[in-house]
Amino acid sequence: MGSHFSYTCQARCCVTKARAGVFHTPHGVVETPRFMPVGTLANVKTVTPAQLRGTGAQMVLANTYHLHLQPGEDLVAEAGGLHRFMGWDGPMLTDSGGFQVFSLSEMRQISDEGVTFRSPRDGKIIQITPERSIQIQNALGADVIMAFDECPPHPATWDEVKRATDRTMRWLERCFVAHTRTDQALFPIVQGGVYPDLRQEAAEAIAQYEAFGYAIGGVSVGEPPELIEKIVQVTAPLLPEDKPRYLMGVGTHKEMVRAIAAGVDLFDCVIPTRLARHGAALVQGDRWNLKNNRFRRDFTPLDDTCPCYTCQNFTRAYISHLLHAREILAFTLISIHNITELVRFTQRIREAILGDRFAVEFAEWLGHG
Ligand code: PRF
Ligand code: ZN
Repeated sequence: MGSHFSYTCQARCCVTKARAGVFHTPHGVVETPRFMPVGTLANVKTVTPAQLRGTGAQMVLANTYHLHLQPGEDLVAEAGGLHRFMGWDGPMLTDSGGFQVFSLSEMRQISDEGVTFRSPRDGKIIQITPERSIQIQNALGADVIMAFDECPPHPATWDEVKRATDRTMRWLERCFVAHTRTDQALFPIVQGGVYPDLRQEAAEAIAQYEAFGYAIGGVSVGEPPELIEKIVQVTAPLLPEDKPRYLMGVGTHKEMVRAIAAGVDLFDCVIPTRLARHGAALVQGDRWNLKNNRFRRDFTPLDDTCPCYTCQNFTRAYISHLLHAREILAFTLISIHNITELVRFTQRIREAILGDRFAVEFAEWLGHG
């Protein structure tokens, strides 16, 4: 134990708390800071693993909640684990399920024991406890697995958040007891809502656990951007410096730059693939609706500075045509571009940190207003 995972810090920004590093996992390295695409149901929607590799993505997410419902963790284990099942041999992470139960299922109930909900597939009552979540994630076999947490909604009162944060801490202890595989790293999650005192209490409690990485949850659940930044600034520096820090569910350009400046290393978000399925591309810091008539005869690439497969081989006019004709290839091409854009953005930040140019090069992003 201990040889499967490690984090090496390669460079630190001398103005901000940003750092560049390498996170080693049993399935390869993740160069940080880095954006991670989401492959909820053991696939990044409309993108093959080979195409995903081409975007520069290094680590991919999947979800315990979804895979437990369909096809079930036993089937995935029988297939040889998530990596073999989905044909992705790079680093993988699974989220623990509680967050998805609360955002996606009906009739959910939460108690100290765990969460109970009705399966949207067959109506059966399902319970996921911290032990069960870890058991499922052990069976799925991702490199990084997440603690089972309670993410309070926003807005919530201090008392409500306090209760959820304390429960998350009790659940964390149960997660560590249940976790059996030494080739998987269990990341604890800090909750605490928008309350700095609760964030501090939770971060300090979580830092007591020896882990290979730490996550910040409960952010970007409806708070205004200034509040997101403030919470990340309060929380990130309290997490162990010699381990990667992961900000869950955050992945806009601005939020990532500012979180990186606060010391965060890893991000995930469904934005690039969800936007793609709505025909929207991330170009020049904006979201372009490619169904718009202005693209019908635009024979230039989405972004002429982008090295992705889509921008190297296709035009805006072609993608616009595919969208109007309702061809599925449109979603693949836009997803490839959007994922590349976010991965490349974090890669550019990484290179800037390595060259000690981050604070200068990204000054505009970091400035307030
Ligand atoms: N907890 C877990 N997964 C998450 C979140 C959380 O708080 C968030 C919040 N942004 C996204 N995904 N387990
Ligand atoms: Zn592109």
